[in-house]
Amino acid sequence: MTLKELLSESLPESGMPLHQHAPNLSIQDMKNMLAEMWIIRRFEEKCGEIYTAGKIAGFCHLCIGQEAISVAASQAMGPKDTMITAYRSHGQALARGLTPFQVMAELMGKEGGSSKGKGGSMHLFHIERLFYGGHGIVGAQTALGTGLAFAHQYNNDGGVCMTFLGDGATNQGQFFESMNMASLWNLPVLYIIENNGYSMGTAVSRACSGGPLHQRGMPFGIPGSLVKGDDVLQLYDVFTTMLETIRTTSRPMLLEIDTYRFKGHSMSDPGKYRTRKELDEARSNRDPLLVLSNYLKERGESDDDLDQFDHQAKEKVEHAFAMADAAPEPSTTSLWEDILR
Ligand SMILES: Cc1ncc(C[n+]2csc(CCOP(=O)(O)OP(=O)(O)O)c2C)c(N)n1
Ligand SMILES: [Mg+2]
Repeated sequence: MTLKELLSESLPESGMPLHQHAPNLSIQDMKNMLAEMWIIRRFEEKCGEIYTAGKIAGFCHLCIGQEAISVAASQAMGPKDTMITAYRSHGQALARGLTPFQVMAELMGKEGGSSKGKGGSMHLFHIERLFYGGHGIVGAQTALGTGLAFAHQYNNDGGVCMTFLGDGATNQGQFFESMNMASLWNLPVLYIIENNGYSMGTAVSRACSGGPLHQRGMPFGIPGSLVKGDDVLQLYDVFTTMLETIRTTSRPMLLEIDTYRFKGHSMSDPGKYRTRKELDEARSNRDPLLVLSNYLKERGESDDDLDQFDHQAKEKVEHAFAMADAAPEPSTTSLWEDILR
């Protein structure tokens, strides 16, 4: 396949009607995706609530508005593929199958958390679930993801590393170094830019020079594509196509996802850099849960049927919180376990 064929033209353009995509997904698969997105949404809302109540310490970055990305990516992953991301990672962790309790306990610094209550919000991790974190240094995960891709190649296991980064992280030097090496060594990596419009309070237009972010791999011969972030079915389709292409070509690729976060950068964000109108418009028009619910309604699913997923999600999250709240803190001796000395 030539480079030109691999470029965006060969992939679905954003904005296509949902029904043209994801032909291999059944209605039940789609409902499962809706259920997962509801869990992430209600989980994140609960985090916001209990953070304010002082039950979570440290940094906490919510992914409300971006739920479709982690759900579609996880669904598209093959059995050997790996995933790595930055600190806005609750969605990816839940989509990879970590239980709401494992994630909630981690956030609350409790035993039973996915990192034994010693990592917190930015350091969720679960190797068995092929989820390699959870990283607090902007852009650091791009180098680590490239390393995971090298391991896939070295072990010849057919896996691809899905490496997530934010729009702000695309300005990091190690992202460019990573792309250079990935291209030079033909590494099976998919760089996924979750472009939510802002790096903390700085708009993309004020931080990133040059052309669109999905073209940032071009100097290295890495083709890129752009897709909307509110349509989980289209995202699933694009992820599946790109993973398959990387598997057959053994070449890295780049995907930019046009998304929006409905909450602040972290829990301590006064949000003065955007208008109420911009936020309201995004909430009304770019909510991935609404987009999929509307599609399923068009296909004959009833409101009551779909509302169930929300109710079940609320119950699961409340249960996870109650368990995590009651769980003990890690013992002081465990502080010396699982560290490199
Ligand atoms: C190397 C480094 N520089 C700065 C920071 C502080 N910081 C934390 S998040 C962030 C913004 C990153 O924005 P983006 O990559 O767009 O991701 P988003 O938060 O939008 O998901 C910054 C500058 C950091 N954690 N690491
Ligand atoms: Mg951003």
